[in-house]
Amino acid sequence: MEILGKKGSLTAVLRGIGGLPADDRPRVGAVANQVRTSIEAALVARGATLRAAELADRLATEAIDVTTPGRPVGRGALHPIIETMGRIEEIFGRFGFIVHEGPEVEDDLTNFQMLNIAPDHPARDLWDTLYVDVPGHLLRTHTSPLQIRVMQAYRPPIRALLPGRVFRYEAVDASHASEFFQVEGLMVDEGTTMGDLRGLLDEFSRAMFGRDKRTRFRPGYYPFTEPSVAFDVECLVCGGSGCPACSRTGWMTILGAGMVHPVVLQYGGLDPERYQGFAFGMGVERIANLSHGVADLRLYTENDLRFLEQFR
Ligand code: 2NL
Repeated sequence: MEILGKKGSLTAVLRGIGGLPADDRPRVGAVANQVRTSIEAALVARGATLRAAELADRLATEAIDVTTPGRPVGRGALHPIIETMGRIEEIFGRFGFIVHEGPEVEDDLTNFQMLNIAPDHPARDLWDTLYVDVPGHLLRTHTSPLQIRVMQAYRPPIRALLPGRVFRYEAVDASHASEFFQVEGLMVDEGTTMGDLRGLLDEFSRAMFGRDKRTRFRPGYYPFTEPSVAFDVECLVCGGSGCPACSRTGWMTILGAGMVHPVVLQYGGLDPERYQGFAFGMGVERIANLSHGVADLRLYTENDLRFLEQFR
């Protein structure tokens, strides 16, 4: 620097003091030091002014208005099928049914043969099956193979709920999909009866569709239950008087059920002389359609937010 630096003019004056006559040294020294002190003080003051100005500038340009309302954060919601499946699990959970899950790729033995559906059984036509390229394996056509696995793994009393994705070789339309969700239930104990099944399903219907709805059993057929039934609830649209939604019968079928076939109990490692059981199965999309008044299955997989946002 021009004045205070190594080669500055004031530095030169201070260095030169030694060469001055002894009488002049105190006076010149005092003046030179005074000058240096006042220049340094001025520099410090100027620096402070500049920093204050910069701070004021930054405060003006970088200020944040903490009273500005925040941007809304988008909130997610469960898919209506998952939400419906959760409700079904919660209702049967009240009765002690425990959720079990299992593989989507199954073997023919567990998916069909142990369910009393032999390779040449005509009922195989009820399940249009998708096969995988491992011999003897397929995409499960129902969650029933899980019930076989549960029976093999646990001793009665058994109360199991089996939710999951299942697969069928289908021509897709408003009421058919190649992938959908199913919930099956299984209860096995000594002295389990069709009356227990009826009482449980009535409570399920009341919790799911309302306490005021009438229900009925009517004869059905499944290879893995005997006897088999269809469980109907009075039409949720017309209340039973008959309308297009219930094909003018006044009733809607919500699930299939029955007493577990003795042969199936045996495949599960249980003695049918000692144990009896019931099982039921329902399509989750069908239950969701009935409780939300949805007419087309395809809506659930198209991911149109105008549809999905109605279920938040
Ligand atoms: C339907 C009907 C049903 C079962 C599933 C089952 C499983 C075993 C033994 C006996 Cl291991 N039964 N499951 C029984 C009756 C009906 O499903 O229409 N589901 C969508």
